[in-house]
Amino acid sequence: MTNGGECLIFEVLDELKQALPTNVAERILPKIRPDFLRESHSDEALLEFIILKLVHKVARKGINFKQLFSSWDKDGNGHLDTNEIIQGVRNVLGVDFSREECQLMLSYLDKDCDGTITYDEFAMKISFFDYEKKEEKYLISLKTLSDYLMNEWYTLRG
Ligand SMILES: [Ca+2]
Ligand SMILES: [Ca+2]
Repeated sequence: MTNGGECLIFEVLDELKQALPTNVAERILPKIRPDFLRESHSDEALLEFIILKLVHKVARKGINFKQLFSSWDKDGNGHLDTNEIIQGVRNVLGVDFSREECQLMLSYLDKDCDGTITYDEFAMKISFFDYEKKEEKYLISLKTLSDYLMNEWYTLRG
């Protein structure tokens, strides 16, 4: 934690993921964004955050992207379709993305727009390059985090 009570959001998400029941994590975690993205409606900014969430998990797991791709490609045909990506994000990496985020990532990766992702397309956009430098600016303050959690609490209570 830094002096201003801010934490790296990727670490906060990891902690919450461990602490919360699966169904609660799936609902809450995709909503939590770093302070500087809270009010942003830019797809481009959101996309970098999504990709970094993914890269963070891959780094944590100590696997490479080729291994990740293979484990997502359930039918082994060398292409990832929408379902393989949605399942892979959740089941292999344990990252909670909203449907909107999955769609956004898909269309970003699918360079030739054929609806599936090859390893070349995947590797072109997702890498560890500059990851640590980029990661540093993704901070969430305790205030923002408690706002999200309180909000969810009130929603649950109706
Ligand atoms: Ca496949
Ligand atoms: Ca494609």
